[in-house]
Formats: sequence, C-alpha cells, structure tokens
Amino acid sequence: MVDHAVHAAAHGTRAGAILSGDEADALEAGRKLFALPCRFVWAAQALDGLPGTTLPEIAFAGRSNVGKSSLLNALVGQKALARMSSRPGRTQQLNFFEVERRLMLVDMPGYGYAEAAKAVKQDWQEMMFAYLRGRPVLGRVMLLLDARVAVKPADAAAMELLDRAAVVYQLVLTKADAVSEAALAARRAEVVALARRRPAAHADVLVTSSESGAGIAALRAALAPFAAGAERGWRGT
Ligand SMILES: Nc1nc2c(ncn2[C@@H]2O[C@H](COP(=O)(O)OP(=O)(O)O)[C@@H](O)[C@H]2O)c(=O)[nH]1
Ligand SMILES: [Mg+2]
Repeated sequence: MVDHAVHAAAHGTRAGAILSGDEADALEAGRKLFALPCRFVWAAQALDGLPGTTLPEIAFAGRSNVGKSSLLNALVGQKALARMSSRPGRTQQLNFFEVERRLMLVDMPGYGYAEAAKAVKQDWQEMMFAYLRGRPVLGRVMLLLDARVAVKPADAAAMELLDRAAVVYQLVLTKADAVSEAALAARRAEVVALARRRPAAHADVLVTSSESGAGIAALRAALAPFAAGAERGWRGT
C-alpha cells in the first residue's frame, strides 16, 4: 500500500500529486497518531519487569549505532525522547514509550557491538526471544538496517531469531541521506530481496532518514493501523 508513499516521502515528492485516496488517508492517519503526546513510561531490565499493558506494541530493533534512537525521536517529533532514558552501557533494557493511549513503542537493546562478550550476546538473544514469544500485544518489529553498510552477520542472526519467534518484522533502512541515490537504490533492492527470503519478514521495506525526515511520514503511516482504535480496513494485509 505505501510503496508510492515511501517513494514520495523518500524523495521529498509533494504528496498530493501521486497519492491515491487510500495512501493519502494512511499518511493522514499516521500524522494524526504521532501528533499525539508521547512519553517514556518504563524501562525493563528483565522480562519479569515488563509493564502489563493492553496497548498494541511495536518494537524497534537494530545494531548499536544504526540510528534507532534518532528514528524514534523523528517518529514522535521530539528531539530527546529516546535518548533521555537510554543509558549507554545498560544494553539489556527494554524502554517503553506510550503514544497517548494508542500505541506502545519499544526500544529494544542494540545488538552487534564488537566488544560485547559472548555471555552478553547470549543474554541478549535469550531475553529478546522470550520477549518476542511472550508478548501477545506485540504487533510488529521494525528491524533497522544502516543504508551505508552491508547487512552484517549480527543482523542475519537477529532475523533468524525473529523468524524463529514467528513475529512479523519489517526492514527499515536508516540514514538514507548519507548515501547517493544510486547506492540507496541498490541497497534497497538488496534488502527487498533479503526480505523475500525470510519467512517472517514483511515485503515492504521502508527507507528513512532521521536527518532529512525522508520516509518518516511513510513509517508513521505503516504503524498507524496497529494503534488502538485504528481503522485497519485500508491496509489490505
Ligand atoms: N546521516 C545520518 N546520521 C544519522 C541518522 N540517524 C542517526 N544518525 C547518526 O548515527 C549515530 C547513531 O545514532 P543513534 O540514534 O544514537 O543510534 P542507536 O545507537 O541505534 O540508537 C549518531 O551519530 C547519529 O547522529 C540519519 O538519519 N542520518
Ligand atoms: Mg540508542
């Protein structure tokens, strides 16, 4: 559905010209949702510390430094929401942000940093898997990939974990502003092909930049159908 919207947003095209009514509605639903106040509500150090919630949840995952905090801040239109509560070094915590009574956004601990001890990696995998399997409100995982760098073994491992947990995840390229248009197109094609090969990956790949704002409206539109009280009819999937 949002493929045109993705392109329009990614290339800064003026929306009205090429969007169908459904796509325009989707963008508007996303804009409205993320215009609501969003606040940090909880940091869970361990799985028994997860907040009990009835709100639908979207989790954000990716390698450390992929641009996850920046994307979350761009998504909700606040400069320091994600950073405020993310303490470097406390990599094992899950941070929960509530978009007022509609949606919970979960900042998952970054993976793949080189210095991490094997034991830490093991802990990460176990905690993530348990969270993914045991969270009925979880609607989707957005898995972030840096547009500047090739997909790494740690990313492949994360996808495997998600496939195993049977949680639908969507690949999101970050830092689109930092590569040439040609390189971005090539990277996108590569990641689309990758998504096709993964059992639990969503076919649509989003292309974003927190820096330029490209693709943020399309990301909001992709998440809006998950929010409590959302009309899901137009989504078509
Ligand atoms: N050029 C560019 N740099 C970005 C973008 N998003 C994040 N960064 C940079 O990437 C680094 C890591 O960003 P951060 O959001 O903290 O990543 P996290 O570790 O995944 O939360 C920082 O230096 C950011 O300034 C983007 O869209 N474009
Ligand atoms: Mg971060």
